[in-house]
Amino acid sequence: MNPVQKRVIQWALLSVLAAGLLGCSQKNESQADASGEGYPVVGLVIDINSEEGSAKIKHEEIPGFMPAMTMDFRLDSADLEKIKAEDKIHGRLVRDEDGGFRLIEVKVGDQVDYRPLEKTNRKLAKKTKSLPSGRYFGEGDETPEFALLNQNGEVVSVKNLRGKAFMMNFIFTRCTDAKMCPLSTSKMATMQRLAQEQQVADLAFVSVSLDPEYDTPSVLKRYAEAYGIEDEGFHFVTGPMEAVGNMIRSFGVTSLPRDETIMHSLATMLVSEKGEILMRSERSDWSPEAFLARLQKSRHAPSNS
Ligand SMILES: [Cu+2]
Repeated sequence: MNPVQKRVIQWALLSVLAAGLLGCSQKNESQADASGEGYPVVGLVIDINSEEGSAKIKHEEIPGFMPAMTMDFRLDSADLEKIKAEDKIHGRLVRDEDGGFRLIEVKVGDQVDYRPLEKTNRKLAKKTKSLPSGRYFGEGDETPEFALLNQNGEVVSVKNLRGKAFMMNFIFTRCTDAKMCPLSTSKMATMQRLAQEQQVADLAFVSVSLDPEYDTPSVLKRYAEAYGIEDEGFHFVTGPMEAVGNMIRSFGVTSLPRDETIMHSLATMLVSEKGEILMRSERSDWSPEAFLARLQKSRHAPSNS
């Protein structure tokens, strides 16, 4: 499929599927939290035995249950596929019916604490809910509050960014469609460079992951480095699935996990220092120069921006 066809299909499916997907992930999260079953495990993957459905993991002490050691854990096949030797992982240890050790909710990367984001993202959830069907925050609207974590594990929120304008887009690090995320990321990097050259101050960059479970801060850190992006003022952000889902919905992006990838639309936005969405593009050929010019215009004619 070409990107246009993809987009059409994605939009058609948006209302039905996006709602369903978000519903699912919310449910899973609260189930896990409510039951609190098993023990949190942090460890390093030594090797993987796909045939037996297990992985050898060198885990840290599991408080109240087991000292640090290297042992085999059973993993679901979907979890086995996303890990490789030397990955740092975390998950939850449960017992199978026959007493075997199983690791569930396996995530690659560091254990991330999203609690500092909760309060702000409750506001986001409220704002998102208030949107009439088919509406999203676009040009001229005030951006809703949100709080996510960047590649250094720091909180990035609209409040933190106040006083700075920011560019925002949506990407995921495993995207292999050269015309989508990779292009979008290199354009954001280009724009950061241009802004420096033209001495445009107080402009930040925020790239929201569409794949927050995989794109942990450390994964995003590696991604930023691969693009030679300067940390300063460029935030690759991730967060709880529910918050990211609300971002996707609020800003009119379509994102559908499909087989090994995520089919998604593009949305690139410029938000003013006052929190107003000044410009938005849904195309892959958006121009960094045009966005920069729009920002300059708003700063030079503040009364009528
Ligand atoms: Cu992509």
